[in-house]
Amino acid sequence: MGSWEEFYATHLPPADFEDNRQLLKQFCENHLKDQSQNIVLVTSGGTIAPLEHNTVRFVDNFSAGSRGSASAEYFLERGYAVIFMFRTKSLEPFTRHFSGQQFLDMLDIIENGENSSISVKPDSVDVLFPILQKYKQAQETNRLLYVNFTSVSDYLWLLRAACECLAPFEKRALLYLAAAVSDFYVPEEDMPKHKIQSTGAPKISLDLVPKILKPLVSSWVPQAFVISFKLETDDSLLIQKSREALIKYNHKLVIANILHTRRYRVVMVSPTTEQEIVLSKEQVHSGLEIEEPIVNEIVKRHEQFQKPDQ
Ligand code: 9Z3
Repeated sequence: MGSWEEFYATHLPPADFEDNRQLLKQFCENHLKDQSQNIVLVTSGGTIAPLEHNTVRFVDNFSAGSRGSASAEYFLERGYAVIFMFRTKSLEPFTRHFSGQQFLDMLDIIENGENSSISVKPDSVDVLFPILQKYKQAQETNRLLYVNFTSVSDYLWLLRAACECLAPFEKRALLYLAAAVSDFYVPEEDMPKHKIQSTGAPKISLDLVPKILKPLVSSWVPQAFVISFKLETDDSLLIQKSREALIKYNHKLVIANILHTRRYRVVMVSPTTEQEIVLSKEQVHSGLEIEEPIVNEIVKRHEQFQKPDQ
């Protein structure tokens, strides 16, 4: 594995990087002045590791973006300014409630010649109204910024740019790193320019992505409250791996989850505590999302962390 410095030195920023950096700067400057304004960076969705420069094939990391997009909504409800850094085409706050054709099914055409219009079906108003209201409120108060990535390299460039803008918030900044980030990739210099031809079985050799949490916690945002997520499929490794991450990176909290139970069970692992959040079947059926108690618990811990004697 190369160092993180080497990664940035050998991988060019994405084409839209400067535009996104300006957006991040502007958004953060707007909120920095208000001393009572907390800010959270929510990362969401999976990164890809391309196998070719002109990318036809890639290795993807699993994540629909449910965790990040739902959490972003709950952070907004709790008054945070939210930078939502997400994988292109993964779930986004608010629109996540209407997947596929569901949105179109909520609308009716009112035929009236040149004055034809569109209306929301009466029985859909109850569903759409509260979501639209919250979305509008977030827009009007300028508390939600969307920036997107596709590859792990895009993600790492954006993450560092976001950290530069978040550092001045000191303890008011929260990082909620829910994106599923590639551990392995094909380094730039080993990647073929064009589509790999199917003339023989290709030998693809993947390298380790540098562990970015290390510089992030120790020097990019040293005063922020940093939370990472740990995804495993083997329950017997989950807590041990989360503890190892806390020791290695020295951040505040790991939210541990197992792929198949992630919608109703997580464990919050801190250097000194372990707290399980579990939803019952009834709670899941009634529409409660686990991100609501997760965010409530985090907001509580972030408040505690910001108290002057902490
Ligand atoms: C997570 O563990 C997220 O909770 C999920 C959410 C990706 C499981 P969905 O978007 O899924 O709701 O479908 N994210 C972190 C995954 C990750 O790659 N973590 C790394 C690891 O486990 C460390 S940063 O090693």
